[in-house]
Amino acid sequence: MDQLVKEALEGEFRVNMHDADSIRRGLISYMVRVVGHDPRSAGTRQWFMALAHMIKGILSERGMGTSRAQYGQDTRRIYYLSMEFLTGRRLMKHLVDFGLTDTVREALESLGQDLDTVAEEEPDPALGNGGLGRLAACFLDSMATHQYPGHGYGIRYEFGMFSQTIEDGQQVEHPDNWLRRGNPWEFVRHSVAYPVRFHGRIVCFRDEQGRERCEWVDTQDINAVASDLKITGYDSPIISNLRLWTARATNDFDLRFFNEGNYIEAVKDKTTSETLSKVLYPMDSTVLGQELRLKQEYFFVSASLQDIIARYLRVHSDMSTLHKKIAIQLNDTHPALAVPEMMRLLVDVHGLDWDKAWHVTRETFCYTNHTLLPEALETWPIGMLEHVLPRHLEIIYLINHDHLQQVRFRFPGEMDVLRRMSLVDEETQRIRMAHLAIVGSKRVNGVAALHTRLLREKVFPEFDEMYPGKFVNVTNGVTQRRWLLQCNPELGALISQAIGEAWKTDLMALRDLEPMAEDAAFRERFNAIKLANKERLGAHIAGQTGLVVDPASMFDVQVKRIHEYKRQLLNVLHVVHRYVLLREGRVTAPVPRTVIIGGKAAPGYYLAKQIIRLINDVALTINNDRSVSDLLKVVFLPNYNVSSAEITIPGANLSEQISTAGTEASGTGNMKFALNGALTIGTLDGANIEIKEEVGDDNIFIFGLTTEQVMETKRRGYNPWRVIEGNPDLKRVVDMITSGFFNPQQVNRYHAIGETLFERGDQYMVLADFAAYVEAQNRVDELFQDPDAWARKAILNVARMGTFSSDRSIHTYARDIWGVEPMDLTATL
Ligand code: 26W
Repeated sequence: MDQLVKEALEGEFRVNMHDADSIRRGLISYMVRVVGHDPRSAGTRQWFMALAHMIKGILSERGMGTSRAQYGQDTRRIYYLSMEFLTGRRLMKHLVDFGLTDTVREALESLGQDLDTVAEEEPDPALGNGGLGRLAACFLDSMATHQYPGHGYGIRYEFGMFSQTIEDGQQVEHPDNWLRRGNPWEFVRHSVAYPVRFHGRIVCFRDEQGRERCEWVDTQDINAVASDLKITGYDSPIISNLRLWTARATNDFDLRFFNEGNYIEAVKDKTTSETLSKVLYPMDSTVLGQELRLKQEYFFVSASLQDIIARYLRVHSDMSTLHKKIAIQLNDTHPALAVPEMMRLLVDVHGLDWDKAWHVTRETFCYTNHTLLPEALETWPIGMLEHVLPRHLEIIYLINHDHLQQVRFRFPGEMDVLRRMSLVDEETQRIRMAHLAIVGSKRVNGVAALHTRLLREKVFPEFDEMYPGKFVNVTNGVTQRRWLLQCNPELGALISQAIGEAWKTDLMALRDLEPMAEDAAFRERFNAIKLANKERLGAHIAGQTGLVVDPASMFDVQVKRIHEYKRQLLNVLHVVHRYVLLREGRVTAPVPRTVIIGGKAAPGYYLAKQIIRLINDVALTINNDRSVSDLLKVVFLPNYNVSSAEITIPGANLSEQISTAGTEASGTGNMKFALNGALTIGTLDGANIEIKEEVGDDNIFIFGLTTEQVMETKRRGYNPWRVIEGNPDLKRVVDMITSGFFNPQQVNRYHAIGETLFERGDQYMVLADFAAYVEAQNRVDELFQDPDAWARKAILNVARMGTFSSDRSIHTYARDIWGVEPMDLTATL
C-alpha cells in the first residue's frame, strides 16, 4: 500500500474510468485530497466517500455538457415540481448508468474493499412517503435516459421519512438524520438563493399608465438556497438536475429586538424560520391543514418559479411567451400554489395584464392527481391563507371570479354545480386545491385507466364536461433500470442472455421472452435465481428480525404504506384463517408459506398502527406454535424503504395487491413485483386491471368486488353483520382477533378493529371480500404445488410487463401533455 499511495499521489488527478488500475489510483488520490484520510487506515465509510466524490466529478463534467447543449438547442424544458422524491441510493445507480460496476468493483477489490459493502455505507435519502415520491424518481430516470430536457424541484428535508422500529410489537418512529455524516452527492449553490415572502399586506395603486397595480409589502422573508443532485440516465449523455431547496434565515435581523439590545431574541427568530425545510410530513393519505405545511408548499413553489423564470430570462426577454419554452408538471396538489404564484409574478412583478398572464399560466401547468380518497384532497382554510399569503388569496378569488362566470355560462341556473365547482368551499370556508390545479392547468391526468375514469365520472364530472379533452390518462410505470437491472442483476443477465439488451431502454422487448416459458432449461435457471433471491431476502429478514424463514416456502409479500384501504387487515384475516385450518388439520396438502408484511403507518393514524401491532401479535403466536412451524410463518419487516424494497421484491413469489376496488389510484409496487417474476393476487383496482389485461387472466389471481359492485353494495346498504353470520370461518377469525386470542395479556387491545368492521360499517369491505380472497389463495396454493406451471406463469408475467415501464409513461407525457420531443445530444457531446 505504501508504494501504491506514493505512486497515486505522484500521478495526475484525472482518472480513466475504464481502467481498474487508474480508478484505484484515483481512489487513493481522492481519499487523500478530498476525504482527507490516510488510505492505509481508511474504512468502508471513507472508501465510500472517496468513490462518491470521484463519481461526482464525472457527474459534474458531463452535467456541464448537457447544460450547454440544452441552452444551445433552446429546447422546451420540463420542470417536475414535487414535494417528494424517493431517489434511492445513488452510488450503484450511477455505476450502472455509466457501465462502470465491474471496473470499480475490481479497483476496490485491489484495495481490499468489497463494492457491495462500500455501497451499504450510503444512507437512503427518504425524501418522500411512498408511491408519489418514488414515481417522481422513476420519471427523472426515464427522462434522463431518453434524453428529455426534464428537471426536478423539491425540498431538501433535513429529516426525511422517519425510520421505523418495532418495539413490543408496536411501531416506534425515529428521526431520519440522513445528513448526519454529510452528503457527498450534493452541490450546494450558496449563490443560488431566492427570498420567499410570507405574511405582510397588499398595497394597490395606479401606475403611470393608469393601470391598477398591487404590491405585497411588509413581508417576512426566508431565503431558499439551492442544492443540486445530478440525475443520470442509462447509457445516456444527458445529466439532469434535481434542485432541492433549503430554508435559510435572511441576513437582516429583526430590528425590533435588535434595537432593544436583545441580540439572542433576534437570532432565535431567524432560526425558527429555518424549520421550513426541517422535516417531511410523514402522511400520505390525510391532510392536517397545518400552517407549517402550507408554508413548506409555498416556500418550494416560490423558489422554484423564481429559478425557472430566472433561467428563462437568461435567454429570452418576453414573459408572454414563457409557456412556449417551459412546461411545469404539478405532482399532485402539493405545489398547486404555483398557479397563483405564477399569476403574481407575471402580473405584479413582470407587469403583464391579467388575461395574458392567465393564458401563459394555463398553457404552462399540468397537474397529476394521485388519489381518490376524499381525506387526501388538500384544502386550506381561507383565514390561514389570508394570514400567510394574503396576495395569493386575492389572486385565487380573482381566478375564481372568472371561473365561476364561465361555469354560470356553461351550466346556467345550476346552483349546485356552481357550488361544487367553486374554488371556495363556502360551507367550510376553505380553498380547494385540486379545483385550483384543474382550472390553472392545460392538462389533468390520472395515473391508471380506472383512476382517470373515476376522476372524470365521479370526482370532477362537471370539470370534465366543461373542459373536454383536459382530462387524460397516463398509467404509471417503473424504471426497469432500478427495478430489474439493478435490484435483480441475475435475472437481468438471464434475460439479456436470452433476448439481448434492448429491454433496458425499451421494455416492450421483453415480449421476446415469451417462448422461454416453454423452455425447461430456462425455467430451471429462472427458478434458481428466484431461490437465490429468496435466500438473500431470508438473510435480510434474519438480520432485521432474528426470524429464520425457509426459502423453499412460498414467499407471500405485501409491502406498502399501512392504510385501511390497502387492506393489510384482509391479509391478516386470511393468515389467521389458515392458522386455524392448519391447527385443526383441515388442510389435506398444506403448502408452506412465509407471509411477509412491511410498511410504515402515519404517526397519528391510530388504526394503521393497530394493524401493525396486530400483525406482530399474530406473528408471535403463529411463529411460536410448533404444530404449524413448517407450514406457516409471519414476518413483519421493519422500516420498509427503497433499499429494502430492492431486496424484498426480487424475493417474492406472491405479490399482494388487495386494495378495495376504486381506492388505489394505480399502485406501482404491483408492477415491480410482476417484473421480478412474482404472481399477483389482487383486486380489480388501479393498475392491477391493466396488469391483468397484459398478462392474461390465467396468469394472475383476481378476486373480489369490482368498483361498480362496491358502490352498488354500499348504495343498497352493506351490512357487515350479515356477512359474518353467513361465514362461520370468518366469524371465528374475527372473534379470535377481537377477543384477545393473540394478546391474552390485554384482551381488548383490538377493540378499535372490531369497531371499524362493525360499528363503522367496514368502509373498505374487508369482510365482503374475505371469502373470495380465501378462495383465490387456495388457487394460489394449488398452483404453487406445481413449480413448473408456476414458473411458466411467472416468466409470462415478466415477458408481458413491457408497458409498465416509466419510459412508456414519460413518452406519453411528452407526446400528449408536454408536447416535447427527446433531444438528441448523442452527437453533440
Ligand atoms: C398531504 C398529504 C398527502 C401526501 C401525499 C396526501 C396524498 C399524498 C399522495 C398523493 C399519496 C400517494 O403517494 N399516492 C400514490 O401515488 C402513486 C403514484 O401515482 C400511486 O401509484 C398510488 O396508487 C397512490 O396511492
